[in-house]
Amino acid sequence: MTDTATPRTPVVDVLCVGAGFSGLYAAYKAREHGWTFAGFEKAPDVGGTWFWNTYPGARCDVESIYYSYSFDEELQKEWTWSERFAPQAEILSYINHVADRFDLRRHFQFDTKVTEANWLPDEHLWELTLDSGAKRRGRYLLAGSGGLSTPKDVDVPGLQNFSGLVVSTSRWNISLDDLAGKRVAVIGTGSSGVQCIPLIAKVAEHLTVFQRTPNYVFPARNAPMAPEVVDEIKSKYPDIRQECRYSPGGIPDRPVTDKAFDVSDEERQRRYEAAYERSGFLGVGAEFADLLFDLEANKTAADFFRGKIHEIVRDQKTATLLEPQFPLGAKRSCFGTDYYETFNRPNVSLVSLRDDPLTTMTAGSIVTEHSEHEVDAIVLAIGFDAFTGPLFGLNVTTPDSGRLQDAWSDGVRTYLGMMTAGFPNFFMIAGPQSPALASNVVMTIEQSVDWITDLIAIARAKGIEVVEATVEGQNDWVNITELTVNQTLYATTDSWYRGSNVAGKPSTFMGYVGGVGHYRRICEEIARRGYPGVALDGRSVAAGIGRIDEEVAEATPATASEEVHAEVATVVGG
Ligand code: N01
Repeated sequence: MTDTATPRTPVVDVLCVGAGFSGLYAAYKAREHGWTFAGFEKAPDVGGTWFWNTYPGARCDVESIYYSYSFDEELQKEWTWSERFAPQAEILSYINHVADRFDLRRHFQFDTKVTEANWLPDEHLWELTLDSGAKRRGRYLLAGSGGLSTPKDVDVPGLQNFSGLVVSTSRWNISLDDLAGKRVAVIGTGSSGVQCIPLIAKVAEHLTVFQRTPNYVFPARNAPMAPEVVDEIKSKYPDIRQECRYSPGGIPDRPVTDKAFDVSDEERQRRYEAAYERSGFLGVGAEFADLLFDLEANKTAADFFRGKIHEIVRDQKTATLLEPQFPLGAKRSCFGTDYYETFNRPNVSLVSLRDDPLTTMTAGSIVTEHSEHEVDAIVLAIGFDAFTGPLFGLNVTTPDSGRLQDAWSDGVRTYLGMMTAGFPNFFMIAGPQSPALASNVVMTIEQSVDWITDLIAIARAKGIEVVEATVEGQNDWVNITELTVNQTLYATTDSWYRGSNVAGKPSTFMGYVGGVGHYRRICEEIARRGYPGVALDGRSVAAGIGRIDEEVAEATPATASEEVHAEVATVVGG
């Protein structure tokens, strides 16, 4: 294969956007294959989501021993996590350590935004335009731009009138001390709001929490890592990682087969109590196999949880306002430390925007239909334009298909969440319709990069320059993701999972929820069969992913539907 580099437009094998977990591993793999690689990162350094989300309390809610790379045995042996759920700063140190240890930083250009990506069909190349105006060309384009990296546009009425301090959790640029002694408002009670609210409450003169949709906030039960536990895990790491790779959620599984009404009321209560103590993604929401499939079963878990809020929060009116009303697990559960306890503090109050909608702001207050709240500072924890926000920001374009945002104007359509028809040699690392949203995402990222780079390597070995998902293959995958999610209660609830948090965004479920292990087996089987659903230099193997999905399901003792139930159940958590 000969590159057609000119001095002005050097050609590399792999272009990549983003220097977070995805981009760094892509650089590592590209180098392992002997390919040239050019990465572009808009931040001044590595870290991706962990570079930007520095708000107080930011930490992972997947245990750090799993939420870390598994590709290098020495790396996982030499790194020791200090806590069960490491704080943002420690995760960022880890990512920096990986970048240094494998000398990956030199493959990236920082402080550089990719503004356009154009496919040049005659040359079989992608050409990137950078914010400096410079162009870079390469054979393959990998989007490692992350699912939750583009903050949602601010859609809070009247914010432009407010003259106090405004800070967003996803672009935090102050210290917690800057809020000390101030009257602070937090708008938003998703994972970000839930993590920062207890810490802000400790320093603020008064904190008013503006809540639109109450969420399920389980106790994180964070704790220092005991040295003997660390030693034990390290001694078994390869086996643990292998289990994670074929697990439902990318973390060690705790399989359940019985259903909520298989047991007596007392037994069910007893099991929920134990699960609540355990917490985490294998907690209450994963205690019975039918919790995310049967509304009545789910209600038993939701009622149990709502009871917990009333036990913790002293003011019962506030407790009622904090009660989530959607099925447990149907959108991302939150994990917090002292979240509900914070509402017992005398300096904390709650405004339910469902009952008292926010109408506007003045220079020094937030005005709702029935009240006015004087504040000095506003913390926005309003979430992200998930998956499509970062991808559309790249303006990925081909002459035949136009821009990605036009091709997806009716909703996301992907092949395995990694490719999309009409966009040759373009790959999304852990993209929409992959298991990313309902998994330990680092595990999904590794699997995604491995599968993509294997495909590229096979194509190159055969002298094939262009690989592209077929429409048939993509249709198959979209059907599978929809059939899978439509068996679940995810289908009933609005959230960023469906894009419904962003006005005007077409509703598509953004993930595959059949389980990390099931997905991996499908991807492996597709590779083994010569990539059905992918056209290699225009020649395609018939799609038929649906058949592969059924066969993979049938190859296990459970029926397809029961397997999906069991796999999904442990992806939900809480
Ligand atoms: O965002 P969210 P997030 N007026 O979209 C409210 C990951 N994450 O940044 O639900 C008033 O969940 C909105 O209300 P509603 C994790 O995957 C992980 O908190 O739309 N309120 C909601 O309450 C997570 O799921 C970690 O009615 C408005 C909140 O703002 C994902 O990131 C930590 C509003 C947004 O919640 C996103 O979490 C942090 C408006 N105009 C994040 N617009 C951990 O690992 C929105 N809201 C722990």
